[in-house]
Amino acid sequence: MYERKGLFIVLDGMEGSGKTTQIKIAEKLMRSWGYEVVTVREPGGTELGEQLRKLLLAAPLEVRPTPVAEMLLLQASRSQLTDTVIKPALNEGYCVISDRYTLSTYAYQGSGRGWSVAAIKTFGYLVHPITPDLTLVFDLPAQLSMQRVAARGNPDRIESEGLDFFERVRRGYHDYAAQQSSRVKLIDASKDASAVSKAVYRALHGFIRKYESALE
Ligand code: T5A
Repeated sequence: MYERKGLFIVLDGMEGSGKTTQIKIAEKLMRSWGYEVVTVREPGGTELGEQLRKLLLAAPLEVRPTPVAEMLLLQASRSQLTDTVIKPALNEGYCVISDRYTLSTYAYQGSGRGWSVAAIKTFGYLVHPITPDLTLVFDLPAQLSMQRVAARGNPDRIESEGLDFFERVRRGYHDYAAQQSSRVKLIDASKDASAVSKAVYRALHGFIRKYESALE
C-alpha cells in the first residue's frame, strides 16, 4: 500500500537551465536540514527507464518515435520510476528530488507538441503520477537555453527542435506556474550559477520552514 511520508520535490524547466547543476545543491541543502534524500531523473531513473531514455533522446532518424510513441515511452518510463522507486522511497520517509516529472510532459508534449491536457491525462491514467509538494521551474529565454545547449555540442533529438518549439515550452511552464502558484515556483535561471543557487536556497528554505511549522 502507498502511504506518503516523505517529501516529493521536482526541479523542472528549460534545456540547459542548470537543473543538473542545481539538483546537487538542493540535495546538499535538504541533507543539511536532516532529510534523507533520494535523487532521480526523468526520463530514466530505473534500468528500464534509462533504456527508454536512450530511445527517446537518440537523434538518428531511424529510431525517431512518432508523437504517440514518444508519449507512451515517456509514460512507461514514469510508471516504472513512480512505482518502483518514488513511491517506495516516499513510503519510507525519504525526500525524493526528481530532475523533471509530469510538468515536463505538460510543457514539452502539451505546449510544445500540441497535446491537450485531457489527452496527456488519458495517457497518464494508468501511471498514477504523484503530485509534487514543490516544483522549482528553472526559467530562461528560449534563445539563451538554445545557446547553452549549442555551446555544449551534440544536441539530442529534443534539443534539436527549433526556437518556436522552445518558446511554446517556456509559455507552457509560465502558464502552469501561474495556475499552481502555491506548489510551483519560477527560478530565474538566466543569472550566473551562484545567483541561481541562492534562489534555490531561498525557495527551499521558505518551503521547509512552512512545512515544518505545519507539523508542529
Ligand atoms: N522530456 C522529458 C519531455 O519532452 N517530456 C517529459 O515528460 C520529460 C520528463 C530530457 C529531455 O526529455 C524531454 C525534455 C528534455 O529535452 P535531459 O538531457 O535530461 O533530457 O535534458 P535537460 O533536463 O534539459 O538536461 P540538460 O543537461 O540539457 O540541462 P540542465 O540539467 O537543466 O542544465 P545543466 O546543469 O546540465 O547545464 C547545462 C549547461 O549550461 C551550463 C552548464 O555548465 C552546462 O554546460 N550552465 C550555466 N551556464 C551559465 N549560467 C548558469 N547559471 C548555468 N547553469 C548551467
